[in-house]
Amino acid sequence: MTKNNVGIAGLVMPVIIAMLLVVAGSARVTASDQPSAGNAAVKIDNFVFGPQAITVPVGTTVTWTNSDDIPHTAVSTDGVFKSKVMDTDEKFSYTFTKAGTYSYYCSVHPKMTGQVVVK
Ligand SMILES: [Cu+2]
Repeated sequence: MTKNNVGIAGLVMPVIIAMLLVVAGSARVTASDQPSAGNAAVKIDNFVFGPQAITVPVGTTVTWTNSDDIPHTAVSTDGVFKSKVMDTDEKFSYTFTKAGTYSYYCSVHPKMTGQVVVK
């Protein structure tokens, strides 16, 4: 009798643990979806914004990082955002709270252009 009970518990417990892991796992996926949707990165290297165009959800914070050995800026064509001059490895972040298409350029090298599409 006692042996049988232990046997059943031995079978049931792994199932319960597995179910708990599935529940915990799905909760973690839901939680981590939001931060990943909330941040995006643009790398500046060799006089290019990369990616040149990105599409992000409303509320996303985009961070530009200057990986070039030359100073650059990220300045919105419509005056929505304007970074200071970023030296090597310096960053600039802006949070996009409204949907729209945001074109920007580097004020030091106006031929450098990029676009953030917020949906
Ligand atoms: Cu530049």
